[in-house]
Amino acid sequence: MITLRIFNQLSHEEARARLLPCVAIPGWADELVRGRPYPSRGALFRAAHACAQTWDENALTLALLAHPRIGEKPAGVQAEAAFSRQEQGAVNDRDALLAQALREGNARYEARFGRVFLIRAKGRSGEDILQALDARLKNSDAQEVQAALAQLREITLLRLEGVVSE
Ligand code: 2AL
Repeated sequence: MITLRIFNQLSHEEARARLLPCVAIPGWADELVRGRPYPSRGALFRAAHACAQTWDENALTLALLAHPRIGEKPAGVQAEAAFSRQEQGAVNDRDALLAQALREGNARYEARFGRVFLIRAKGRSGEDILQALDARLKNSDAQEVQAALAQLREITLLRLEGVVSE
C-alpha cells in the first residue's frame, strides 16, 4: 500500500506497475497514471471509475487472462494472486460438494458464454456465488457482457482501495 502523495510522485512505469494488479487492462492503468497528480483519494477513485466505464467485451477478454476461476485460488506470490486469494476467502475450499458444484457451474458457464465466469467474490460465500452463477446463465450474450463488466469494475475498485491509501 502506498499513500496518494507517493502515488502522485512515482515514475510513470512504477505507478503503472502498482495499478496493473487491480486489472490487466494496460489502457486503464496508463490513463489513470497520466491523470496525476490527484488532489485527493476521492478524485483518484472518481477517475478510476470513469475510466472503467469505457470497457467493452475486448477489455473483459483481456482482464480475464489474469482472473482464476472461482474455486481455484492461485498459489502465486504476485500481487494479483494475493488479491484473488483474499477475495475468495469466504469460499470454503474444504467443502468437497461445494467445490464440485463450482467446477460444474464454471464448466456450464464456459460452455455457454465461452469465457471464465467472473464475479466479485469479496463478501460472498460459495453458495452465494453458485446462486449468482445459475441466475446469470439465463442472461442473453449482451446482458452477460454487461453483468461481467459490472463485476470487473467492482473487483478493480476494491483492489485499488488496497493499493493507494490517503
Ligand atoms: C475472481 C477473483 O480472482 N477475484 C474475484 O473477486 N473474482 N475470479 C472470478 N473468476 O470471479
